[in-house]
Amino acid sequence: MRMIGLFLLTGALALGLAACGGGDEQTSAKQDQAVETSTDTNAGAQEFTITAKNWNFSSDKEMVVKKGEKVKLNLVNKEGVHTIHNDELGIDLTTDKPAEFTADKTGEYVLKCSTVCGAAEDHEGMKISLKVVD
Ligand SMILES: [Cu+2]
Repeated sequence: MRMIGLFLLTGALALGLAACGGGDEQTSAKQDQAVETSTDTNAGAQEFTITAKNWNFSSDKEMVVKKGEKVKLNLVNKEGVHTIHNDELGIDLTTDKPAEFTADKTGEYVLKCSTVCGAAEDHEGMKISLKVVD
């Protein structure tokens, strides 16, 4: 009896969603997914992998996110030893520890190398920007 009740409830929900969503066939699949991912706090995060070399950072894709989005940054050292810091975002990124945060303020954030990795001009030139847009 419980199973039937659950089935009816699911059906009712699916119908309700279909009514608002324009009758998409995949409504129930989407609904299942939403329930599953709600337990994963990092679901839907914009993920970037930053590669560090002597002496520059590059990202696998353009680092632009929308305000309110979750962001995950990974760091890979291809050459030398580098870490990333940014005060405003409150991130300290190492190869072992990705940075995860919510981009809650628009602007351009300059992520800088925080490990002295060479001559001042080389080390200080290691920067990469993350843009947060509306
Ligand atoms: Cu560096």
